[in-house]
Amino acid sequence: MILPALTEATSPFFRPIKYSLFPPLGLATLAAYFGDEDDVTICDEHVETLRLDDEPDLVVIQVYITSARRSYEIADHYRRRGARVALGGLHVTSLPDEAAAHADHIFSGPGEDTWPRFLDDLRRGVPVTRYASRDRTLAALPPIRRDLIKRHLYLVPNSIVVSRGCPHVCDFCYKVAFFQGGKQFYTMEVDRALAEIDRLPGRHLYFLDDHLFGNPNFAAALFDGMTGMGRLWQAAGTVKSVLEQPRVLEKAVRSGLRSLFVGFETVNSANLHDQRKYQNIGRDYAEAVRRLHDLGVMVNGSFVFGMDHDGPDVFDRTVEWAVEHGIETATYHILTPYPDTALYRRMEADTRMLHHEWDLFDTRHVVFKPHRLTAPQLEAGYWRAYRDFYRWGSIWRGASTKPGLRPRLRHLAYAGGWKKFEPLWDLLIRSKQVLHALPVLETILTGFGSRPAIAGTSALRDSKPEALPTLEDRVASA
Ligand code: B12
Ligand code: SF4
Repeated sequence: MILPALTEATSPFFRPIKYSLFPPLGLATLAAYFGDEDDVTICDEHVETLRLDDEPDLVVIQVYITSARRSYEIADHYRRRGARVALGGLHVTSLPDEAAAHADHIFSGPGEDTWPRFLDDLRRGVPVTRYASRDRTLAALPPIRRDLIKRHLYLVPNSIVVSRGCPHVCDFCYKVAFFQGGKQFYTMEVDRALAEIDRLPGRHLYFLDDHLFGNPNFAAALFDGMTGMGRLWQAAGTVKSVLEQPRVLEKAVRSGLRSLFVGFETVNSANLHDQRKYQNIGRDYAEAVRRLHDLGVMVNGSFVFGMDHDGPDVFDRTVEWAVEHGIETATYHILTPYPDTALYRRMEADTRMLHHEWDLFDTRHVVFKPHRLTAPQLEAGYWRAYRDFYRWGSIWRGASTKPGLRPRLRHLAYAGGWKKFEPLWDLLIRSKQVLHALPVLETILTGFGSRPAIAGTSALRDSKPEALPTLEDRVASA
């Protein structure tokens, strides 16, 4: 089972930390459907070298848009060697005909129903070429094969997903295309999710769910169940959920939430209408940030550049807004129309797509004609935004919006840690020691031993705040 990497991640010169963050959870999920008699390995090309001289019976490849070219190369290679090749994942779902030219079997949508069906067909000698997911449920999900994951190669080996999809329908998102033909958003049962969490060693968790707060009842029950487990966790949520579900958010914090990835997407509200990002329209972004910060939750703000109302001033305005509001980390993207999304169809209809070189659909290159910017302006502005946001001056300014020494220190350490120490990350990755940095991340997330500011809030007045280790504890254990 292979997760191919886009070229940059395998460069001998530079290995950004972002490629050593998370293990291939999708493949480990599918691996759980093999039998005891099957000999299975997972290779993640982001963190290890792929051997191409073996002779497997079956090769399973997960294809993202940016790794499509590499995936097809690997698929063709193994087919020439006589192996049976199965391709699935987001890009295969968007462009099944393109993928079919390189595979014996292709799969669209999530694999929990199609994959066991295929394995069964294969054993009976009657596999077909195309499988499309219809039955969307996580009810009978077998335990993920985490034993196949080489934990030491990742900073965050404890990534987990307890839902699939998202209840919203933003035009630029992969989600509608990937989940078409069935449910667009569904969760595990709470008990099963808690059992999966329980299986994870250590303290730190990263929920990779698109929107962990998408079903408030599920989220509240999950966080209640996690309270007292002593976990420390990060996740993604929407502005809407932060503003409209204060109690769920407080429960999240009490159970260990310390940083949230929030899709602000744009500071130009007219863009939100165009992209059907209705859940963000008219929301007070500043209030959402304030709420999270008041609860001791750091914010990773996600912003997209190049929407039709963005002019040359958008980069400075976006960076300034994030710095001014003390956002700890920012992720910038260039708007990228993924095939089979509403945005892509609109761009194609208006003949605005510049090319279809999937390698460059990595949200760092301009692949369409922007409206109020030129393509070079958009690319340069994107890189400038990263530089400006992660200048020490901006980091200091962001940190100084925090009350007190510990939150300021936490801001400095977290923001500085990602972007200012890339050579150190590179060294850790090359020496296969990256997991050793996890205690440092945990220390920073705890705010150097500070407690979340929720003890006094009405919803939680009677509850005991979770005991967090002090800085000394963390340093000792590191
Ligand atoms: C974690 C993550 C990463 C991690 C690591 C990826 C990994 N280890 O899997 C890192 C940080 C490296 C990363 C990087 C990037 N990512 Co990313 N990432 C994700 C994220 C948040 C979660 C992936 C995950 O674990 N999902 C949970 C598991 C259970 O689901 P799954 O992987 O999809 O697997 C299921 C199905 O896809 C299917 N399946 C998959 N393969 C196969 C194969 C077969 C045979 C079958 C039957 C089924 C099947 O079955 C699985 C079980 O249901 C997704 C968003 C998302 N919700 O998926 C974005 C996402 C996949 N990333 C995306 C992008 C754009 C990128 C980057 C280009 C971003 C950038 N600007 O740098 C890079 C480049 C990645 C590359 N190598 O090419 C896009 C992909 C768009 C697309 N159409 O391909 C997504 C969807 C984000 C988004 N909303 O746009 N990413
Ligand atoms: S809220 Fe996020 S995950 Fe959900 S559809 Fe919009 S962009 Fe996609």
